[in-house]
Amino acid sequence: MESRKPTEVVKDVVDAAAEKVSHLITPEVPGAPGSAPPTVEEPTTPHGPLPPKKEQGAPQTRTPTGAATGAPAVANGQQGEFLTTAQGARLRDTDHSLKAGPRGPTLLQDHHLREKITHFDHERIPERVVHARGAGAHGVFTGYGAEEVTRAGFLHKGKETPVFVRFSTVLGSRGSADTVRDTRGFATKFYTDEGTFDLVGNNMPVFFIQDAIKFPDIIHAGKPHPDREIPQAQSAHDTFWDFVSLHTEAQHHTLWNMSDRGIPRSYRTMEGFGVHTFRLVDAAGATVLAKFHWKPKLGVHSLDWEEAQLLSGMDPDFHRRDLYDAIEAGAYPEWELGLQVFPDTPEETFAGIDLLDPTKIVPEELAPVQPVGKLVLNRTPTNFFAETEQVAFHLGHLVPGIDVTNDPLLQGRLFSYVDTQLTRLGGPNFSQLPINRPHAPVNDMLRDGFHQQAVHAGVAPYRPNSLDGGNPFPAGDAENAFVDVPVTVAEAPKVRANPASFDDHFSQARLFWLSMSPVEREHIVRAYTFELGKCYHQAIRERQLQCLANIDPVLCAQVATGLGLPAPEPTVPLADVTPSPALSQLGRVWPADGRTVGIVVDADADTDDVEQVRREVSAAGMVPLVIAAHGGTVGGLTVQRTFATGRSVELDALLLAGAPAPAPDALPARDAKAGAADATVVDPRVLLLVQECWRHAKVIGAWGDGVRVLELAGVAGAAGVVAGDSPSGVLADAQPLLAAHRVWDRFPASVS
Ligand code: HDE
Repeated sequence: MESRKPTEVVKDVVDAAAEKVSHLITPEVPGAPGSAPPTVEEPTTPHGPLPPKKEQGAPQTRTPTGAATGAPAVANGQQGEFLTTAQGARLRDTDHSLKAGPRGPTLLQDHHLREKITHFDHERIPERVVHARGAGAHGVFTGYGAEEVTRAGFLHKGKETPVFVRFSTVLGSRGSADTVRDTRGFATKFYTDEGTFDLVGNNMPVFFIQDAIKFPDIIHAGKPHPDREIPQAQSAHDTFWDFVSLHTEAQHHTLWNMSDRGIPRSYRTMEGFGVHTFRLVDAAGATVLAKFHWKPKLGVHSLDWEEAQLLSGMDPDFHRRDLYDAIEAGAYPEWELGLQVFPDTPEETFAGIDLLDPTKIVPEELAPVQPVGKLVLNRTPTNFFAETEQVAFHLGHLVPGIDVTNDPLLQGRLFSYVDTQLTRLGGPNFSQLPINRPHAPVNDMLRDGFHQQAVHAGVAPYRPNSLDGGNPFPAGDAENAFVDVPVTVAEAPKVRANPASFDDHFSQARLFWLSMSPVEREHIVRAYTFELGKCYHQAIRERQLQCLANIDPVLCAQVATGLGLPAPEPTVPLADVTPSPALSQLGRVWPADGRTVGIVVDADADTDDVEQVRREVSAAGMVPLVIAAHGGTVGGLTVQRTFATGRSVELDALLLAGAPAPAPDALPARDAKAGAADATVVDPRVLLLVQECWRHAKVIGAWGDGVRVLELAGVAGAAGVVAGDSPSGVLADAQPLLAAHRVWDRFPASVS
């Protein structure tokens, strides 16, 4: 029999199938024989057209601990051209189970059927109990040098270290929406030469609770109600507000969640924080206390709450897609790692702030963030499950030069992260999974267990031994061994108690509130009003209002008005605090890289003008998206979004090069005839685009017929709306406005 390549066989099969069904296809269907060539929207990401998927070379393999068996590497689990069983036997057919005759019962002996279905039945692993919904990326970290404070080699000047980062929401399940109001996880695995270092942080610098023992309680309160299992991925419900109003230490973090930080525009525009205070050790053994910060190159930007809600329906994968598209298009996200450094004093305080209290920040004005390295994310995962789902972070993955402190939240986390992987990843050998394997050589004495990958040589996994030549040998200072800093532990009674300084629950919440600009305060008021408005129990709303009164009377009064309740008086003296301007997201300008600019065209739009604007937008590092009534082309311009597939929430700015008339079928029958010919009528979906961009304080520009749309939408001449004869002039006026992210003047700021 003639031997044929599998690809040739596939082509024959596809051709034969097309032939068989061709009589069923009506000629109007795009692509059907005899029909016009299909008009396909160009697959365009907000960062430009997707390049062809990179050839995946042989994935990098890391040798599992122990000796090799001589078996071929199974890094990607797929070699050779032919379909095989899990044991490598070639298969002739995988579409028909083995039956007694074509109509007969299926035979138990069908080992291929059973292998295939059994494996499928076990494809899912338990999702993370928190941070289940996430997105990951590979990258490189380059140190700037921090030898004065730490011996950690990956921070040395010029040192490059591979990293994997996983961003996440906290409360939702794996399939929940990205743009919900929540804290975001920002966990980084540094595969350093000295062992793996995990910086498992969040996009907010404080946490809800001061002691790890309350973690199950706050999470039970934040997760959906146990009876009906709703709401999904939301804090807007009774149990959450019940908990945070009773455990008032949660008020500071809750205020961050109610601020714009709770709804980031993109993972690329989030700050990251290690939250806890760590202890750094230099080569001579001297120590300092330090807090880790990630500063995004693009600045800190957020969604508007209405945008976030629309996105949950329009594109629940908005953040995941944004990260993937940016990296695939070469717009690599960047952050600087920074340190706030404090003297390691016996009190472990700085400027009167208890450094062991994870509900407190140290304002950057008091302790500046000093950059010590740069992170660039430049590669998307090849396989979501193998990498993003199986990555296992742990606070105890420390390297020489970085040690922990007695922060009681940190101490509990040191236990939790390994423990959770035992269930999630099915045993103690999860660090042998490819994404978790250290890049530093491993020579441990851990053996056996579920899913052991290594074939360990030797007979003496203990120390000292005389049978394996003494190996492994303990490392000393000369070999850069990890040293637990010999901090003195005070002689003290065993107690279940907090230090007295942990009792201050409101002063830093007030500091945050007073550091916000009027428009940010307005957003906070609306967020509280929304969330508490979703609670059923009056007593919970009232108790939370009392907490707000203790933070700030204006905040409390505004929310109380929204809820239709009286504003209570404070029960504690209002703290006298100095605002920290660094906490506000406003008042600075940022690179416009990666911003998305929609350009609405119709058949009358000047193609040359639009083409010119497209080029100028691209040249400025932004992404132009041509939007029209239908796909394909309009006046020779390729259309990337239609009024059906595009929505304002994907855009950072909107330009109008035309005034598309409504499609006759978009109008009620009686108006259709007049409407199509009436120059005062514009497609209502274009008006919706303009009005949403207006409401969300986005830059809007227009020229030619587009100016008429501004008038019809009632926004002509308003703040952040630019109109002119020359498209380039309009773009030139619009660009500086984009640097501030939004046209902040447009928001009503009734709270100041
Ligand atoms: Fe976590 N946390 N956490 N957490 N956490 C987990 O570990 C836990 C806390 C954070 O992308 C779990 O592997 C306790 C603070 C991130 O894989 C679990 C306490 C901060 C991620 C766990 C905290 C974080 C997790 C669930 C209170 C910011 C996602 C799955 C003491 C500094 C990591 C897992 C990823 C995940 C426990 C509090 C950040 C159960 C007990 C504070 C970013 O082990």
